[in-house]
Amino acid sequence: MSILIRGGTVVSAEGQRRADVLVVGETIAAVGPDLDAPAGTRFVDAGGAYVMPGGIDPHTHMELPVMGTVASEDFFTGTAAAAAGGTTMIIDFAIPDPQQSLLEAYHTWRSRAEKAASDYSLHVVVTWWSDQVREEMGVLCRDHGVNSFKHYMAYKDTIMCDDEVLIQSLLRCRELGALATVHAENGDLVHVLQQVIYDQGITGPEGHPLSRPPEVEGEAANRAIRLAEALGTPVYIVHNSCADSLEAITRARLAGQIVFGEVLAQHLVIDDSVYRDEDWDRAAGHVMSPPFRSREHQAALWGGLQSGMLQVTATDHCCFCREQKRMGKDDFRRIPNGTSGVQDRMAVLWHHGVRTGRLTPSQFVAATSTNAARIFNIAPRKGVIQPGSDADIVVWDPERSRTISATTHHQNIDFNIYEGMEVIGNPAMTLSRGRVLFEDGRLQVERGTGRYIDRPCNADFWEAQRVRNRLAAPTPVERG
Ligand code: URQ
Ligand code: ZN
Repeated sequence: MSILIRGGTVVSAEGQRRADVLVVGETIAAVGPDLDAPAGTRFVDAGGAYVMPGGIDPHTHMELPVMGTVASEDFFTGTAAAAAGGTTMIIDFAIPDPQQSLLEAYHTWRSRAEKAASDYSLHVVVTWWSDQVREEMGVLCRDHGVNSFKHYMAYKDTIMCDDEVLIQSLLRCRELGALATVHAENGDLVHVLQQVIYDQGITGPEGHPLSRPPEVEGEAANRAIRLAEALGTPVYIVHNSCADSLEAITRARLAGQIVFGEVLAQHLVIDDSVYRDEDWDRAAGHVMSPPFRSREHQAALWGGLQSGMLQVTATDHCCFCREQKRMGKDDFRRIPNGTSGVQDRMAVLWHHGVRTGRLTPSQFVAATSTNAARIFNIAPRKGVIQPGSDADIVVWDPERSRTISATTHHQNIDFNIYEGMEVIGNPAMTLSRGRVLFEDGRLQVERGTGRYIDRPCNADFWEAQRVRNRLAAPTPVERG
């Protein structure tokens, strides 16, 4: 099966040009003007649209077990919803319980993910330390295409790792050429603040952000970055929500350290007023960590994305329905943490980023796809439109409008944090390895057509980034 996408504007992280894109089978066969196509080719008219690499969301939690419940989105519904929003690959997390084998957890998540409709990969979380963990990290890198290990500095008494575990794991990541990723919140501080706030009689969702002020995040981000610096390990800070953690990243990057930063689309556009909503379900529906912040922090995050100090946008897609959130009706500490967004990320970023002039289309492509592909070492197979790459493509109609709502979205959750938001700029068509998964508002997905994507260690991109930072050469801002 071949498809010729004609007359569109092909956007890369570096620029854009008018070109046709020929897809043969699962890969891109040619990119250029006025391409010929083999007999039987399907023609797609992309006149007026952008043709971009399919989005990569490197931070999702499909069917995650938490506090005795399980996130409502599974790998099939989640990757289908992602495709409806232009995202063609997710990287999820295998999370072992403390004392559990990392390999066992990895295999559990691999079997859960088999139902995915588009491609996926897995980070593995280090929740404890032993010789076995050390050994299994090596096996995961060598035999299972894992090149990133995550560390939760929060969630005390469950999956949090203390500094000693973090240090051991950072050292091991360095040996293996793996990337250490970090959920940066000071878990001890959160634990104490939660108790203080609860004891003051604040039991509702408004207690959640009070127990996780920006200092909680800034301190942990800075600590993780300094530990990584001391040990020479490349580090990636997930879901930066505030100026405090951005400041730590910026300082380190300007000093030439290999540090990457991710921001969630929702932290860019939703502020902390949501926790003051009188409707308990709506306020609880926004309980996630780190929490939503004030507008000053949002402005700082946009600046981080524009300047390249934050390179990646993600969602931390982790869905709990209203009934699940009600587990914490009398105690905000019992509300399962997480919000949705895998379908909405690209449109939200286009509408609030590109349409407002904050980002160029190329910066959009970099932040939604290419940078994640480079950092997690799957480029040029993913994240670019060039001959030989997987045909993961989104034909993006910059004028197509959608009003986001839980009643119409494809995500398996009865709530949407963007409810009622109109976003202009949406996918007209999404292709995953040459298969059309979404077209003109209709999903055409099948269970199990996604594949696991290996990610080798020692990405060249990490070192290249470091050199560029040292030279402090600003990336020319491309307009148009
Ligand atoms: O923190 C995480 O990674 C999980 C539990 C998702 N929830 C969240 O609030 N970020
Ligand atoms: Zn997460």
